[in-house]
Amino acid sequence: MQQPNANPNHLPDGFSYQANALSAQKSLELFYYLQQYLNWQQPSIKVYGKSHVIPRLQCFIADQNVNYGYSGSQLIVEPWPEVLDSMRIRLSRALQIPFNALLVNLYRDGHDCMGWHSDDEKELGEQPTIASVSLGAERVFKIKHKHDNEQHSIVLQSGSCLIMNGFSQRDYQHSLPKQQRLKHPRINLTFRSIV
Ligand SMILES: O=C(O)CCC(=O)C(=O)O
Repeated sequence: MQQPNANPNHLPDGFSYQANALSAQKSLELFYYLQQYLNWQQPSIKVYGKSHVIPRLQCFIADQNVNYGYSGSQLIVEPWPEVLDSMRIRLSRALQIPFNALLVNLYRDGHDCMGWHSDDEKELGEQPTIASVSLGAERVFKIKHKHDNEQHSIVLQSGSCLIMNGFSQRDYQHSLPKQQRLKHPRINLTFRSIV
């Protein structure tokens, strides 16, 4: 894996994108391995007091003793598979961040999605660094400022790495909208450091 770095994309402060962090071959192999072997769950979250299953599958991997409540859902914590542990070690070295948790999302097709949110849970600290690796189908990722009309869209390619750091979570929300006609699945790995 190459080191993720800043790039000249028109993204706001706190977001940087590297298209080819993993080769096409490695991304595909990893996609099929994770799709088959991770212990996928479909937790429920409470929105305005009502319980809904989330529109995607998830797996939460973390060091022992890490506990992360995500919008009210307490995910089962899985141990690190070797292939993701070695990716975590490389990313931690490259970015100088002690990643200790990984939220993996499987979007089965374009009907699966993630709504507008910020990763601003207090367990992530004031200026969290999140490394987000994409595998499989390309999906549009949207970013909007919390207090004005600034909006950005970027297509996240298979093998890419999007880094969110600085005040990206304080100042912006992001989402992965539905793409109704998309038939192909995508896996997203978000490496996090929980304090
Ligand atoms: O799938 C993606 O690229 C977005 C994931 C995301 O927003 C998150 O895990 O907080």
